[in-house]
Amino acid sequence: MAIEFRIHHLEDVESTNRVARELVLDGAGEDLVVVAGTQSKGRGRLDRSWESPEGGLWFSIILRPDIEPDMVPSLNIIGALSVARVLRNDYDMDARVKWPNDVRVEGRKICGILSEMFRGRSGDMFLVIGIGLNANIDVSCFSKDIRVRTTSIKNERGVEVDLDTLLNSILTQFGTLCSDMFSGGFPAVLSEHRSLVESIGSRVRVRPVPPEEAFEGIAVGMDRRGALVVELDDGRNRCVLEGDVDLV
Ligand code: BT5
Repeated sequence: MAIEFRIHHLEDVESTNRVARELVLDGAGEDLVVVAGTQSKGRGRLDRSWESPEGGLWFSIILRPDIEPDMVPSLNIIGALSVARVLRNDYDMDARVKWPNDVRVEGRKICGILSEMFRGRSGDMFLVIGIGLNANIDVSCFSKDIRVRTTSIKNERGVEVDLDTLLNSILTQFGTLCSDMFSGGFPAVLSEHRSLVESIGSRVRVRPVPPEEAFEGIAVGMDRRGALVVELDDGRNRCVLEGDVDLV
């Protein structure tokens, strides 16, 4: 059963995740999507900033999922997979996932995801999944330090795309993958995600979030929640639910 999303368009906001949170606190309810033309204080994880000029697709999906907190990363996985599917199927791009939820093309980041969980006024848990996708942006407008690690649909394909069509396609994939997950199909979702994850089989350095000491090992797979399983040098496996991963 697909999710019927309501879409709330705004021009310029500080952050769509922030607007989403305010809407929930005002009683807006779930299955709402906040989209903005630009963000003046777009946020990444750990309070990093997210550059959000005009031409990008900046949006936040509000959900009220009936899941255990340790399954929240699975919804990030669904977000990343939805974007990757659309870029691959509709725009013929070789989109891959950098665990946990960056989408990259030829090693350059095109999309990032920030999920946040909080209580609404009724005490129910809400989840806001913020997705930033560099669509009709020329990456030369980004600051110097991220320009070289970044790409966009415009840079890859040489054309501009219709942002509403792009959003609807991603939301359709997102709704389908959510219903697959809730009807017991998460193993298949995970296996598709795994086939797109760049670092499986490689030696990685992991910086866990919340911050703990970094460690290295071979990324061998993902568990049922979508946590990365890393084989340490002493042969033990360690699972990481959230963190930053670099190839070494
Ligand atoms: C992320 O964080 O990748 C999550 C980004 C989520 C953005 C969306 S937009 C809609 C919603 N509203 C928000 O306020 N946020 C969400 P992280 O993995 O921490 O990566 C952040 C890093 O990516 C920054 O420190 C930069 O190095 C880089 N970066 C910043 N802007 C970028 C962009 N537009 N494209 C690619 N990389 C970028």
